[in-house]
Parts: sequence; C-alpha cells; structure tokens
Amino acid sequence: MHAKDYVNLEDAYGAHNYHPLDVVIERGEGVWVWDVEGRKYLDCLSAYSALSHGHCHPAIVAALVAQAQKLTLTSRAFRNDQLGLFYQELTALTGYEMALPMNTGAEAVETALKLARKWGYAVKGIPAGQAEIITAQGNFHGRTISIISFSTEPLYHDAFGPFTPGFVTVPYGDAAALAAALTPNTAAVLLEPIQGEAGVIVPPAGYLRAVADLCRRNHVLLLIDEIQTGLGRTGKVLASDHEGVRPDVVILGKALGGGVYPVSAVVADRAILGLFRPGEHGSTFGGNPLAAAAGRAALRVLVEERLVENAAREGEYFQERLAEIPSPHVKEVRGRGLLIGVELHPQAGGARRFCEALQQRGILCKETHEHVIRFAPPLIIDRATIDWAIAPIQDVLNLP
Ligand code: IF1
Repeated sequence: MHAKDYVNLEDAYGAHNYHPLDVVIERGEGVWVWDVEGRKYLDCLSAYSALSHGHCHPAIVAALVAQAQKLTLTSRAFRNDQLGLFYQELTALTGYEMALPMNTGAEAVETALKLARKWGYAVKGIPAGQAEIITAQGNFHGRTISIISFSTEPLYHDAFGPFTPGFVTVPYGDAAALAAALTPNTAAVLLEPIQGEAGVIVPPAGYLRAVADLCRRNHVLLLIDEIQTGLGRTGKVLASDHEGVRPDVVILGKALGGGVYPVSAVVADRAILGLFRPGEHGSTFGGNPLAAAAGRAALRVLVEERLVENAAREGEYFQERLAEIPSPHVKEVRGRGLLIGVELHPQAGGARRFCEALQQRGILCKETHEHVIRFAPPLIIDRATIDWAIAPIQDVLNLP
C-alpha cells in the first residue's frame, strides 16, 4: 500500500476530528520517524510532548515488554507489585507525599477538579455545591464536557453544551485580575505554567509566584497542569520550578508514559490527596501494572539520561538559533527549554503552509492557533541534529 491508500482508509472509516498532515508514519527511533515510502523526518512535535524520551526508547520498550509478558492488568480491586514502586519513585521525583494514577491527561485534570471541590467543602467549609474554580482564558486542559465547559476556544466549547457550572475564567498572566475573581467560595485556581495550545504563551516573570502567594493568603488550592510542560520539557522537572513555586496539586501525563502507554497522575501532599475515601474515585486501567512499569521506566530514563538538563541546554541553543534566522514572516520566537513557539505575522497566511513545507524538507511540526509553529522535539535531541534542522527551517521561513 502507498501513503495515499492509508490516507483514504482513515478518511473513509475514521471520524474527521483532526486535520493531520498527510504523512503516514511507519517507524520511529529516537528523534526520527520514517514514512511508508521510506522518507525520514525529524519529529518536532513529540506527540504534543508525550514522546519526550524519543520514539521506542529501548529501555522503556524493554520494560513494557517484560511486564506485558508477566502481568498487564489487575484492576484496583487487587494490588500489584508495580504500583507502590511507581508511587514511591514519582513522589520522590516531584517532591510530594502521595499520588493518584489515571490514564489520560483529561482524566487526571478531572481528578484534580474533584479533589479541589472535595477539599473546598471538607476543609475550607465552602457551602455544598458552591465551590468555584478559577481558570485562565486560552486554557487547554483536555476534551471532557467539564473541562471544555471552561474553555475559551469556541471550536472546543460551543457545540457541546449544556456546560458544567462552577468555573470562573480570568485573563492569563494577570495576577490582579485573578485576585479580583477570588471569592469566599473559591476552592482552587487551575493554570498551565506555560499555555501550550494557546500558542506557547509564557506568562510574565513573577506571575506564577504572585498567583501562588494569592492562593496561600486566601486559603485557595493552586492546581498546576504540567501534562505538557512537566517532566523536563521546559528544562526543569516541572515548569513551576522556574519560579520556585510548589503548587498544592500537580497534574502529570503524556511523557509520564514514556511514549509507549497512557499514564497520568495527580500528585499532592497527604492533607489534600488523603481526602479521597475508598470508592469515591477510580478508573479501570488507572495504576495498572503495565502503566506503572512504563511510568517507572520513563522516570528512570528521565533521570539516568539527564533529559531535564539536556532540554535546558539544547532548548536554549535551539531557541537562540531560531531567533537568529532572518525572516519577513517571524513575529516572535518564545518558549522555555524544548517547548518553543515561532509566531508568524498574520500576513504570512497562517502556520499550516509552513508546516507542510517543513514536512517536504524532512521536519514534522504542528501549527497551533493558526499563526504559531510549535517546535517541541524529544528531549534526547542533540546539538548536531539541531544544527542540521536550522537550514531547512531557514529555507521555509523565507518562502514568499
Ligand atoms: C488534542 C496540545 C491540545 C494538554 C494539557 C491536558 C491535556 C493536554 C496542558 C489533556 C493535551 C493534547 C491533546 C490533543 C492535542 C494536544 C494539545 F496542547 F498539546 F497541543 F489539544 F491542546 N493538559 N494536549 O496539553 O491530555 O487527555 O489528551 O491526555 O486533544 O487534540 P489528554
């Protein structure tokens, strides 16, 4: 079969809820993928940061295969020999006392929202059913009905009412606006430390610190969604670390599964995560032995291969090289570590055509919010590969 045959199959039988590039990938190894016609590409999307360890990392695949040949699933009705070790290693790396495992990022976000509401009623004393959670304009936290209820993106939101109440939205990056939105019924604030989908929006220096101080002074939980920014992506274990902020609750996903399995989790201290009682929350696959083994391998590789440090060093270099490229189309190069956005002027006609041109030159990127090209390669990327990529990127950024 040729690429077109695979495209036709997907278009004939699959829901059209995406508009993918017509590249049909057959194999991945490290930062590289190959399509069904043997063409090689540098993956600069990393499955939206789920592939921070690179494609088919040998140690992670080996851990997955070994576990898959022993025990894959028990449900949480029984215990297994991987979950406790995964908890211990995840809480040690992130510096929290407890963890709750789920599968997708959205499930972990929903878990954090339920936890915040329960804390609001049980600890803060908010009247039943009146808990408010403050979120930011431009947020992206997943696709469930409750999460899109507070999305400010019409495409994600408008067709899916009625919406879940109890959410207040404020401008991102504006601590004063957030302070003004606080009420005695505010249970929590939910933020991304950098807004990924909104176009790699880095908030003003001091914003997260100011929000953390506001939360502490007003007895409000700070929930930080590190699903895309966490686990080394921005050059720190957690993006919140750039501002010395220790959120009350951290939400993880994507790279936590090492690129081989859906693994997400919520981490927090006992005073908060200890509030869940048996039966109040759960998931068929959450914390399964295969997920826990994949998660353990992902954390082990992150530390042993010093991916956080590599993301800091190579991310700074990549961003500098991108910023040096002369181009009539580029408005701004921004980001942290290996989460980089190149914003184009509206006159450039949208980032999609540049991503298609990059594909022709062996680089796979994804546009975000029409005018931004996101560069987020696996954290294992080396200097020589970045140097190789600059010439085709410069060529594309100088298309008419
Ligand atoms: C899509 C982008 C979108 C996330 C943050 C939670 C989730 C995500 C900060 C939910 C997921 C993915 C979802 C995928 C495209 C991608 C994405 F931001 F990464 F670019 F959509 F905004 N918090 N982001 O980024 O995690 O349930 O997907 O495991 O839905 O199109 P999930």
